[in-house]
Amino acid sequence: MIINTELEQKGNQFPNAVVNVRQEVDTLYFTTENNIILELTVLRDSVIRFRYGTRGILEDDFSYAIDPENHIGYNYLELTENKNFYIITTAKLIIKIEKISLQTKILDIEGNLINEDEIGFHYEESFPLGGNIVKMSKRSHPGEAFYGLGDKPVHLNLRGKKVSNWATDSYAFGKDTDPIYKTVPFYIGLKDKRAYGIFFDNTFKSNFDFCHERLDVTSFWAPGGEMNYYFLYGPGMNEVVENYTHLTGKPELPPLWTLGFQQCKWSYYPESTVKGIARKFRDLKIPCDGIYLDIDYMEGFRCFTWNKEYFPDPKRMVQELLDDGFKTIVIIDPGIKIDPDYWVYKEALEKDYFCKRADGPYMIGKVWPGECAFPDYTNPEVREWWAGLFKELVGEIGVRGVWNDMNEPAVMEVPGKTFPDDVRHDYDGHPCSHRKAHNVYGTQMARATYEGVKKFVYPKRPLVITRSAYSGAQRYTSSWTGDNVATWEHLWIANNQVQRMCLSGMSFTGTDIGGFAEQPTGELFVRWIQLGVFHPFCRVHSSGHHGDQEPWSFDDEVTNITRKFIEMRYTLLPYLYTMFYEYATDGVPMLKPLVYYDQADVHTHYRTDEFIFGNNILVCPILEPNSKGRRMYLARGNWYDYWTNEVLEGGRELWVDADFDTIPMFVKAGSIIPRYPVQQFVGEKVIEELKLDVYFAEETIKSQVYEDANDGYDYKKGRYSLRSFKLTGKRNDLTIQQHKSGTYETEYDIIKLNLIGLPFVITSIKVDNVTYDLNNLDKKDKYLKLPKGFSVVHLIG
Ligand code: MIG
Repeated sequence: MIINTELEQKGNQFPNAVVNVRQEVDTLYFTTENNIILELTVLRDSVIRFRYGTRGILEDDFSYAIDPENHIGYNYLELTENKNFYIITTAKLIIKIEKISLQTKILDIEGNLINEDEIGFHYEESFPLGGNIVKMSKRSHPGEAFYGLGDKPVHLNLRGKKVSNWATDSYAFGKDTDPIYKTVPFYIGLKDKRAYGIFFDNTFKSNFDFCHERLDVTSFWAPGGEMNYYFLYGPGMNEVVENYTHLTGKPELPPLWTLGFQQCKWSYYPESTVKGIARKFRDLKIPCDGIYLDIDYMEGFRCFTWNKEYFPDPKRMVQELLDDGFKTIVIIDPGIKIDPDYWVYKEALEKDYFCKRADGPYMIGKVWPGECAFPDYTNPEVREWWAGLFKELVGEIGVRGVWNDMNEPAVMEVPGKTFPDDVRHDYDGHPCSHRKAHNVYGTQMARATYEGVKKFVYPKRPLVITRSAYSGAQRYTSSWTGDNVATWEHLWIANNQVQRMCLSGMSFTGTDIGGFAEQPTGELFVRWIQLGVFHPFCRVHSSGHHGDQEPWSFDDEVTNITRKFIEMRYTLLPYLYTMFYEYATDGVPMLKPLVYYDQADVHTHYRTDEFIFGNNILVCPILEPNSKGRRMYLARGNWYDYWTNEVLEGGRELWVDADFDTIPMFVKAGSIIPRYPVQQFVGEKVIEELKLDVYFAEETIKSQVYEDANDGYDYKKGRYSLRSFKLTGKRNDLTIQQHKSGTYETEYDIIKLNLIGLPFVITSIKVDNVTYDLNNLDKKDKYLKLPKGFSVVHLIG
């Protein structure tokens, strides 16, 4: 036997003593005797990048995840050393690098240990594939909790779990199925009530172990690429998530109609069926803004074509639907049918835009159209070409949104259900194999789609929905959680997935309400609608083979309750839009798991059902059949029962009644919740007044309401309206101050205050220091009508 001693399997290799330290502005390089480099960059006082190279080499530095517009800058950076450590100090963190091992400890500025390496960085050389298997292990502490990681269908707290990230088409996945469609290698750790985050920006099939193999160790590793991670400090979980979202990017505001209700099915066709569905929504007065066409609208599943038998005149149909308030959204898959007479195929072939195998042949796989080739969306030129393909669909026919499916990428009838590892990708000029490009393929497709839809829908705003995504996809697209199932367990999964996505920078997410596979009972459908109206993206979708799933497909009671909840969502549109504004501006997740809301309360650490919708509404879905209510945890503070206005003190578990037509819902005392009237679609009515539900509290609480033209880009030029309210309640009086910014003039002139829970009888009211005639007060409902521009209203008991 011949043994190549040079290439002997060495097992795990570790850094040894640091022999050289060098600083270049915000970046420090530590080189060890065995030629391992740690490149440490201070992006912000609380955001540090750690990157490790072996054999003295750092790879080309390129990332799809990091937002190029992410602003960096720190206040303080100092490098010192003592006998055993190099010490880097920023305004928020102290990082200690051990001289003999390169192991790190990260402390907050007060010296509390936040995170420390166990073995730290180590690696194995990967002889069969080349490169390294890069590994990191961190010490974990009793009670430390872990959250994040995208769409994992598991309990919010990941402690004890081992998961991996490889985008996978997962029809009818289940609780704990792993991996599924999305890959977000970012987690939040919560240790001694202090939160930090780790984003392992490595697109290979990454793995995370949260105290699963060893009770006191958390580790992550990948079979290629670099050990390249960002440490993001809090101590608030909000700061960690905001830091992560700034780093990987925020979306632009979507058109308001995309926050309305959406109806989808595989598939509505022909035209008469689509129209019939739309008609029925209007006849039954169930609000709806979006209607979706699945693969059957195409000619033989060829993207960018129409089946003219089913849809003889798509432009007319789309316009007629729009006249009735329905925006049309169509599906587009990555597989391009191999057909020498099909223009898209021909163009891509001529321009050499399809993915190829390592040895040169095209990557051919079977999907809906039969044998297909697949554009390499990791090539910027291909993305530009793809964007141009939307000219007719969006620019001429008038489609308002595009839904990208199968972009894991999914391939039928092959092991692994995706491309083989050897497929080549451009990776924006850093050529690589599918092992590295797989997890970003879907995001780059959605990005190209976004560029196209945005260009041709202009001056309106685009909508893109994707099934697969990598960190950063939120800059381009919303998403749904894929092919779930009409079971009660899946309702639990749906609740966890959307909360988890919100913590992972991708708030604009929803589930197939009612379940994609199989058929829900009317009861399950209602319970799912009751949860789904609180999800940022709210769409019913199902596989047609399993029966109908429209709000009227069950019985009248189901229809009526469905209507009631969709109407509630429409009345809350200004609240939802404000949530989106906070997400788009500051990276604030639209739904907040209880642990995010109050991490100092240890009772929240293992809670997974309850969440906060926006900032002020606590919701807990009913997840079991035949329920009359449930036990749940009410976060600390005072809360109004949404249905009865009874005030309850939180910080405890309690039983809450919730008959078939309600869901446990609580409004935080002191909040101001904006509401519009019910509309059948966004823009159906001129909004004549903004109603504010004011929930009294003996405290000072701030709320805000964001509005603009609901579409278009004028808001970027300052044409928005942001009302900031400050409520101050005392035993005998209540003051509400308003400050408005932005130059947008809302259509309404009146703000109507609905005063809830006032503990005193009003004896006088002053609006901007002028006495208000109490006869104008609607005594029964306690409505107070004010000119929208008021600065301060003072109610005295
Ligand atoms: O192989 O387009 O997840 O939403 O309806 C199934 C048909 C392909 C999977 C998507 C689903 C969609 C379906 N698609």
